[in-house]
Amino acid sequence: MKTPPAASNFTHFDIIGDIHGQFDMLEALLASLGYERTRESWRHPDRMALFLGDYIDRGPKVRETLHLVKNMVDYGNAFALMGNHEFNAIGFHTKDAVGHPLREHSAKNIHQHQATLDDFAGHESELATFIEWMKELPLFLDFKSLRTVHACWCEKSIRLLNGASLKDPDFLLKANTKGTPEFDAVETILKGPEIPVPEGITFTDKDGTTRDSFRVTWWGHYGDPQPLFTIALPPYVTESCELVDPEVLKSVPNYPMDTIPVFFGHYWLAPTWGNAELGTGLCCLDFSAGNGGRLVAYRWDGEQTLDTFYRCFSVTPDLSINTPPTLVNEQKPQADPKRVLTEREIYANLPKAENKSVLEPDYPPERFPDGYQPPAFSDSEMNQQIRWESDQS
Ligand SMILES: [Mn+2]
Repeated sequence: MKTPPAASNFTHFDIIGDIHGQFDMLEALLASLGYERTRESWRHPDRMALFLGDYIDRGPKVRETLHLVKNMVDYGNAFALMGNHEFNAIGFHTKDAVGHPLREHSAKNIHQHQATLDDFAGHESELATFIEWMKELPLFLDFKSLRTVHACWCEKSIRLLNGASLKDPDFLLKANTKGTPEFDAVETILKGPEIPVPEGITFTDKDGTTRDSFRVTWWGHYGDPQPLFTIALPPYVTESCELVDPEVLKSVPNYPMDTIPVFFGHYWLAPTWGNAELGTGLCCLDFSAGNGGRLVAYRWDGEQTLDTFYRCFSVTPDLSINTPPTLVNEQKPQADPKRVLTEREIYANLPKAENKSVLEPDYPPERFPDGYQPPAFSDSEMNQQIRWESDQS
């Protein structure tokens, strides 16, 4: 078994977004990143994978995905964070003192977990073993120069959760009990903050369901009233200019940008959304692999200024590989005469992926690098973002 390198000094991570049972896409992505499948585990001679959580539910191959991720962790080839779906699964399969499941077996909760239950049908003891393993997954990972969490880096919550383990039955119970600080902290970091829909606007998804809350950014709040569209997540979910009262935002974490980069998943970005960096140093790698989107990795080598243009790899559902530049930054890349580093040039000269995906956000073309034409992005897809979120909480 390979010993994991001292994590605090290690800077060669391939950080991978929400997989949701898309095992074939995961294998294709690892292969494209230069990992090899050995008898024991997928491995890279001098890199590690870092998975951001949400391995299960929705997808067709949850079992195989879990085996792959766990094997990579066991052999020191990866770190794996806990996602809200793993947290929910633990509660679903754990009973309290009087025999009730910690997470209610409601129709909604069963539906959310159905793909996993189906894939493990006849293999229930194997699932039980994975549930025990999930309890060991870290709720966040704080390296010296890199922070990773499934949904939201909230200092207050992270301080409270530091050292906590879901292997501890007392903590597990509190984390599943509404009204406890542990519950709130876990909700915040694994599901991200939400605010009520401001008075005066109605927010209806394409199924006609009126929603009463918005997911919002947990950075960039400056104490002034802010138009809703600038803080809602995903970024294109609303065009409402309704001003949000700063008082409302006081309850929301406010990560100081330009400090340590944070990688997270969870937000179901449209597969063609052009930028993984949602704020300076804030990189979301969930591009909806669990719902027909793509699986995205960021190749991180210790840089404190992220470069999503040249460092993101992705796989589309037909298993086409997109090597950098695979996402499109909002800003034109600047040529830097002093920077004769070759990596940029190497990446820039890689063949461009033929397979520009199906949908692209509708942006003014000048926001994209030369020659790139974003395809159309339909309303129904945007609305779908909202609908997907609604069954996650
Ligand atoms: Mn999630």
